[in-house]
Amino acid sequence: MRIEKAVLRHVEMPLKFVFRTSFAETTVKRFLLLELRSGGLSGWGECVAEEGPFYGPESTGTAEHVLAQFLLPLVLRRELEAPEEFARLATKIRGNRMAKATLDTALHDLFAKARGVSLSHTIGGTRASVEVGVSLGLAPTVEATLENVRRHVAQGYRRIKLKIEPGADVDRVSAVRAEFPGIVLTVDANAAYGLADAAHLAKLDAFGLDYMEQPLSHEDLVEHAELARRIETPICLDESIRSAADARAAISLGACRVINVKIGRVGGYGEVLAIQDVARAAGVPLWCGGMLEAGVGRAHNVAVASLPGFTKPGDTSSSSRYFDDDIVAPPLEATGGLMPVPEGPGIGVSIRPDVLSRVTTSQMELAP
Ligand code: OSB
Ligand code: MG
Repeated sequence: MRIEKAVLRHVEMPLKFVFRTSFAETTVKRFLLLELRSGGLSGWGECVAEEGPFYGPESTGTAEHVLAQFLLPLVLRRELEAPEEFARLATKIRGNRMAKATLDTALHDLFAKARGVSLSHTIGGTRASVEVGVSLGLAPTVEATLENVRRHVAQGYRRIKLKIEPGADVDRVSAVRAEFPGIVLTVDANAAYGLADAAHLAKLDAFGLDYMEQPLSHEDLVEHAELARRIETPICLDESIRSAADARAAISLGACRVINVKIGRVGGYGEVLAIQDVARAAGVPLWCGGMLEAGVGRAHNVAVASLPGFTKPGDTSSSSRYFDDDIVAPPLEATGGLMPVPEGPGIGVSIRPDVLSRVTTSQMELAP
């Protein structure tokens, strides 16, 4: 296959809520959307890099630069036999995984469409629907947290994840657990604590959390392994796992018992599958994380969550929770905490041209 044209758009979509974590506050989702055209088909990839390098080292600006200058040129001037070829060509470019995943996911969508099969099917997905949970941002008070949890439990989500930070942790978790003794509950600190907080974090052991996500620095597996010895709650890593090699290191050190996989953070489908292999061999459950994606990124996440190793509910909640008008149709919606895996070719959802043109703030075209 030859890519005839690549269109890289800057997109801006207001979020229906303010999403606050220990590291940032998001009210408008601004991201890059990549379209690859070939033979009358379009493959789509959504870049999960945020405006600033706070979750990971990339930003929208670095991803645009790396895509336009280094990654897209690798695929624009050659005949590609399979989408996996890109990951091999891109090994000479270090890091920049979110930029790589943008192109990798668009290529996988394009090839799956050309073959007339769903993306879930091409990567080895085995589920017709995936279990989803919800990630709730930091709320100003315990009561506001409870209110938010009530609304989402009522919608049937299969797991509630609370963002925490020092000063907003045990109070929130204990109040939620007291009102909802039976729900699957987790917390995500986005690296807001240090090993000196181990005794404090151990207080969360009393609430039967399914896991505690990324309590410590994204750089430090050894400290996570030490924390794991001091608390009972299983540790799930997010930011720390950028590759299958990271997953292997984290598991063998005892730094985590669960892994949150995000296609963008690990650089594409090949690495997702490699992490699945590592995790299956070690008996470590996976789940698919989220980055407040719009429809394209959400559809790719649903394909990932349909893989056999993804046995815990992910963060891929209903599109309508985030946006009034998503860029894809039909919208990706969960009922009773289950989201159907699209069966159509590729990502299985169509781009809505009217919405896309409304949310696009600028675009760049690259041709061979
Ligand atoms: O840590 O999982 C995270 C969003 C942006 C950056 C990091 C994270 C998140 C979420 C939201 O938790 C998940 C979602 O609803 O898409
Ligand atoms: Mg996280």
